Amino acid sequence: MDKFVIKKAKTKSKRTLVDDTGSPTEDLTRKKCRGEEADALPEQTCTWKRIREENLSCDYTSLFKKAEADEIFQQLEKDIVYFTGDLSKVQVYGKWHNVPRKQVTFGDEGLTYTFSGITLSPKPWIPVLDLIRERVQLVTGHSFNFVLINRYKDGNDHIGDHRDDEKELVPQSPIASVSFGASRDFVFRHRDSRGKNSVRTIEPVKLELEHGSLLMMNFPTNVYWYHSLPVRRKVLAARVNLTFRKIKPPSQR
Ligand SMILES: O=C(O)CCC(=O)C(=O)O
Repeated sequence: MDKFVIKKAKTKSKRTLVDDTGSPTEDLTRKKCRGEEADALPEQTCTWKRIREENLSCDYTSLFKKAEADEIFQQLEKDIVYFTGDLSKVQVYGKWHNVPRKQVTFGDEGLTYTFSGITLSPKPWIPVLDLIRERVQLVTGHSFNFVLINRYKDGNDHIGDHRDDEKELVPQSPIASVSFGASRDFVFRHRDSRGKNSVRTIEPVKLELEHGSLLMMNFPTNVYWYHSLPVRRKVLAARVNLTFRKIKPPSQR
């Protein structure tokens, strides 16, 4: 990490929050940031796209400009060592499978996160993750104590439909999803409109998550909507995604 310089924010940003039609709307994030760190807003313009459907509330923005995103992506590729062996498997309907991607967790000491039959303990924070976490906090006003990192070597690697609704998550807390590398499609499906158990027709919500972007998944999105990163065989390049979460400390479980 010797050559990796964390640029401190110098000036206040001009932020525009737009709705789905592109019209300016209320800048909620600025209010939160001002409350916490009024003089430390990032240099870049932060334009939010609001994504709203029935019980779905997400906000999407470019968090890092291309040059900075390129540098961070390289650093992640150098510094992140992914889990292997049993920690790279998941249980689906009672059967163990290798995950079709790589994964690892980092976070505050003592936290654990259990999903798909495995309990993951976090590795301690490292500088490149501190940098991303701080930037997310700066633009959203939310602090996070844990991150799950998924690496997709190309478009064959994927993640199936799931909700991030584990009991260790702080109730009603948002999840901040930051992406680097290849752009990938990301799909939300409403729980009433999936497969055999479908009781009504609700169109899926499809997004493209770009290099350097931040997607905020706000409550109650993960109660009602499943999300996935489908296979895209035409994608030849790697992608790293970091989902920052608020996990309850063991004393509060
Ligand atoms: O890679 C992504 O964008 C999705 C990751 C994800 O769904 C998760 O970490 O729960």
